[in-house]
Amino acid sequence: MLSRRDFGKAVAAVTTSALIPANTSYAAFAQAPADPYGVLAREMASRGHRLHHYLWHQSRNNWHRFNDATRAALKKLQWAPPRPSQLADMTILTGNGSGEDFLFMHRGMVREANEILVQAGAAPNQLVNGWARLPEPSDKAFPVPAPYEHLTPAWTEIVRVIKSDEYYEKKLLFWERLYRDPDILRSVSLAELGARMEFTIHDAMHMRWSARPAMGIRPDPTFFDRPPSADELDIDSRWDVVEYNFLGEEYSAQANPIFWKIHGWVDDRISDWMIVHGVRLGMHTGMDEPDWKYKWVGPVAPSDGTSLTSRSLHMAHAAAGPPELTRLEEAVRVLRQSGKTSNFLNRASALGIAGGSVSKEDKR
Ligand SMILES: [Cu+2]
Repeated sequence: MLSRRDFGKAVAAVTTSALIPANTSYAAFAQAPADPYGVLAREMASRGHRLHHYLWHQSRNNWHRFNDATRAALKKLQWAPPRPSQLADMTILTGNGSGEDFLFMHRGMVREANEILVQAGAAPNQLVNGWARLPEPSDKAFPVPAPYEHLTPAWTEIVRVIKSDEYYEKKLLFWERLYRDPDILRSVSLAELGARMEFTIHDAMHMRWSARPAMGIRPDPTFFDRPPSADELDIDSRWDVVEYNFLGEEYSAQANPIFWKIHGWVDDRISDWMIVHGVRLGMHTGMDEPDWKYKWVGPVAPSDGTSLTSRSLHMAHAAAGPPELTRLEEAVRVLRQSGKTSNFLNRASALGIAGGSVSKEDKR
């Protein structure tokens, strides 16, 4: 039998060896520089976060392409979006409020990211801070990763175009100015601004700064109009490792540090819009939030989703225990069964690569 003292020693040995590599002194371990962005990436790479973000985008982008059975099944799992973002032909809906959902949900993610960073010991200057200007082609801090072979020759070509200097000059710079132009901002609702940005500059930024992960690209994007085989219905857990942080799809982008540069930039446009619409930030009205009308963040607990100050989204994603996780996985299975998922590149027309259509009137 172990004496009490031996037992204590044995426990100490086990816990110490589990936490600290054998060749690390305790002092060195305790003083190891904190890596708040590593903590953030690991949280965002959790399966709950991944599934939630993926479902949120896919359900609203493809709703009008699903058949009745798919819609009914998603509805039962509480994944029927109140405001789809596109029609069946991928026309962008700018008049139904879905663009506000886009801005609101991602603002929630930015807040959560900052809460995670603070808890992980981040200094104030390490918090999420979007690009003030989009990085130029020659930018050293944020170089454009090399083009890569995507799933089909056509998509490979689109990736190449988006990463070109010419695309930066002709499209990105144009949009960057457009969405900061006070006259333009004054002429649109917040919802329209969100919808237009999502499917143009936002999608383009994701693809331009995407790099092919060493482990490859998850095969899901090939499902565009192709029913998956039985073994493709679930997303394999091998795609849950933190290294899978591909910016080019919604299962992985939020694990990439550049996601926060992009969404910080998008989020800053909300302030620009508020200023030209007479809602002065902290000056006259003290308001630092627009008067949100559309706030869909997915099926989170009923009291959540109304307040951005709680970590409601984060709770819904990362604290997803077995029942919640199972429901998310079921919804993904329904979605994949439909064969109607899509990715940033399916919207190439909006990216200015092949014409494009936007519907302002359509309230569907
Ligand atoms: Cu997103």
